[in-house]
Amino acid sequence: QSFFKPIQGSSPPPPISRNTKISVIGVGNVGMAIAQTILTQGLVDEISLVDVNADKLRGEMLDLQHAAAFLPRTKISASVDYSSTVGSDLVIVTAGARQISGESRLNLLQRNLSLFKKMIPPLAQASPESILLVVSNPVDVLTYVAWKLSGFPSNRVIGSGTNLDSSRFRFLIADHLDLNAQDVQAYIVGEHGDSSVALWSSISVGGVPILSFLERQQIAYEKHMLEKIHKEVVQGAYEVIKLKGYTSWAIGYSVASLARSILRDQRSIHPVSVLAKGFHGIHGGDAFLSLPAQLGRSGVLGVTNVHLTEDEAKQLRESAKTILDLQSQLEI
Ligand code: 6V0
Repeated sequence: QSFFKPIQGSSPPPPISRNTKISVIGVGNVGMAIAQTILTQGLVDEISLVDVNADKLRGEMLDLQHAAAFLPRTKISASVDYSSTVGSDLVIVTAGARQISGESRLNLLQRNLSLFKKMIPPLAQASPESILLVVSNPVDVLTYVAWKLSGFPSNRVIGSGTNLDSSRFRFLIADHLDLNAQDVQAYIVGEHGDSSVALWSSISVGGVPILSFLERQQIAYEKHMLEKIHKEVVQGAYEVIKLKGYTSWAIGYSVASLARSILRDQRSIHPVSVLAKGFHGIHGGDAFLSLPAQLGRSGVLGVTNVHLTEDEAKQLRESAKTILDLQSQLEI
């Protein structure tokens, strides 16, 4: 019995076109920040949460559901079973082991590799047409791992990569020049984290290229300031983790912006981790690295032909080599 009575002369409703569904795997600090940002933006009809910690999972689900009166209507479900993600349009993977004090990066990677071996095949099977968006670290190598384990075409496996680093970069430039960060076009590419590459030559504000502007004005010292800004970008995550224990809000907004571009077919450009083989002289294996990529409903639509100086391209190839070396030590 329905709560409402149909008005006289009305016809039965047409079949509803399929709901948009996102699954978030791992409901830690990062997964929950992503879920709640997506929720407040009314991006999807259904959010499915998955974690191995059943109590935390149910607690998080209930806590979000209790906000229903203040949010766009969204079905929120939670399960420890990957089959609950069936029919997802986008699967966001944030589950990951945390680095133990003194543990090497390779060791952490090995632990996350075994976790991905358990997770990715059933997720891919439950949503064979979905787009996989990897956030867990080390994000570039794990995006490669997810691509291998899923068997998906490369355009449907994306790592959140340097989308967040680039946002930090734009914020710091905007803060320094007293501007709106949304007016600052600036990209950090390459490996997420320590060896990321700042693309100085392409920074512009409102269509004005910054470096040539500064050169014309002969404001040489500003270049040092920009270098300092890149260092701050790299240190940014460490500083936040040192101060509050983890990062969450910025990665939440960063990943929600990717989800919007993908699900709403925005065709906007984001620096994200994609199969970078063949770009800027990267050869010798299947390395995933961040490059400015156009995102839409079918995932990665293409990579922009951004100009890199020889030095920038060299740094990018070095990052690719580090990643390929790591990958060669993995048994997938
Ligand atoms: P967290 O708070 O420890 O959460 C991880 C969650 O994963 C926990 O709730 C676990 O129970 C869960 N989990 C573990 N194993 C499984 C499994 N097999 N299936 C489902 N869930 C599982 O970590 P936090 O949320 O802070 O970080 C998550 C990951 O995101 C880490 O790898 C971070 O390094 C990474 N980040 C990546 C960023 C990026 O820019 N790419 C930015 C921030 C963090």
